[in-house]
Order: sequence, then C-alpha cells, then structure tokens
Amino acid sequence: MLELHQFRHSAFCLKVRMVLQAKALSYRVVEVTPGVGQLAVFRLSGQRQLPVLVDGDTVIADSSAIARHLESVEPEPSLIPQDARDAAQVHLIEDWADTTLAHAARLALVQAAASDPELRVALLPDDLPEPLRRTLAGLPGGWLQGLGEVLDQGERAAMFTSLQRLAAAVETTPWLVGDQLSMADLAVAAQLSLLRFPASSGDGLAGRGVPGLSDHPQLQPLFAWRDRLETRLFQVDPAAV
Ligand SMILES: N[C@@H](CCC(=O)N[C@@H](CS)C(=O)NCC(=O)O)C(=O)O
Repeated sequence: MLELHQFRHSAFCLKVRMVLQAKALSYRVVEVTPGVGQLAVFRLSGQRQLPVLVDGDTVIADSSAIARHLESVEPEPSLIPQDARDAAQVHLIEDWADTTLAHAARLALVQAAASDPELRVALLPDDLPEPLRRTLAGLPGGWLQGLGEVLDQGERAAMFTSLQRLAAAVETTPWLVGDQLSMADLAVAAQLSLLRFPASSGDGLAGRGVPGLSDHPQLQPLFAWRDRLETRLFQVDPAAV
C-alpha cells in the first residue's frame, strides 16, 4: 500500500492527500514529528522535507513530483489536462500556489499564531508532551515573530489581490482551468488551508484562520469553493465546520 509521510497541518501534505483522494487510491498516513522525526525522513528520502511518498521500492519527495508519479500510477481521473494550453496554465498555477502563495500564506499564519495562543496550541503536534504544550501556550504574543521572516504589507496586499481575483473566478466556474478538476484547483485549495483551516483539520482548527483574511467578506466565495472541493474529496460533513 502507498505510504504518505507527512506533517498533519502541512499544506503540501494536504495537496498530496487531495491527489490520492481524487484518484481513489488507498494509502496509509505516517505522521512525522517536526524535528526529531525528520531524521528518519532524511534516512528514507535523502532530504528532510515532507511530504514523502513510499510506493514499494520507490521513495519520492516533493508534492509536485509525487503528484506526477501518482498521475502515472493511476491516470484516471487525469489531473493534468490533455490540451497543451490548459496543461501549461495548470502548471503555472500549481507553481504559483506552491511558491508565492505558500510563502505568503505560511508567514501570514505564523503572524496570526504569534498573537493567538489557542491557534498556536492547536497547530502543535499531538504527541507533544503536555508540559511543553502548556509552556508554548503561555508564551507572550510576538514570540514567533522573532523567529524569522515577516510578511511585509506589499506581499500581503499582493496575496490579497490574487485571492480576490480567484474568489471572483470561482463564483462563475468550479474549475480554475478547463472544465474539470485539475492540479491547479488542488494546489490552490491546499494552500488556502493555512489561511482558513478546512474541516479535515479537525475540531480545534476547522473554520479558524488568519484574521482579516479567513473572515474577509470578499474572500468567502473562495473559502466556500475550497470547502466544497474538500467535501467532494474527503466526504467530510460541512456542518462540522
Ligand atoms: N516543494 C516542497 C515543499 C515541502 C515543504 O516545504 N515542506 C515543509 C512542510 S510544509 C517541511 O517539510 N518543512 C520542514 C523543513 O524544511 O525542515 C513540496 O512541494 O513538497
């Protein structure tokens, strides 16, 4: 059986789960603990990032490489259009979602978690010892912001404009490219999970997200589109959100 090594709240890992679900493939999930667990990931795949897919003797890192592998293992339904122009657009949107959107959404979430202890705790791995969990919850706001990069106003505004345009697009059609589900839809929907958590994130997180974006009226059509896609793929109960 296919084995997906993942971090539970990683958007790239969600992207791969979406591909597996879309293709109705059976798989087993191996949850990796950030830090210590990545030693085993390195031994397995020669690098430390997740997702990693194990398919028999084949070990593949990187969500896009995994998606291409799954496309060859199970061509139906195809997530890469036959038409060359559509295929090029899918590739560009997937690349944008995996780089520009992923970067901005991750920083926006880190900033939101810095000032929200509940969000911070909900994002921690399940197997973290309780005393450490309590310590992290009790840290004053701003501790995460000191850790690294900050999303500047220009980057946040650029992300918002892109999301606004996508929101307008999905009000008229359910597919970002062509007339069927593609990698473009899955790559964008997966990264949106960082801005507003989907039902599959579980009770502590579902429906929560980055203030100012997750609750912005103009972006609601986009989150509703993502929720419909999730429901279709995972058969989750929308009432649970
Ligand atoms: N391009 C990679 C990006 C994967 C990635 O950034 N994974 C993050 C989790 S979301 C990771 O493993 N971070 C831990 C690290 O870099 O040590 C993909 O598409 O899979």
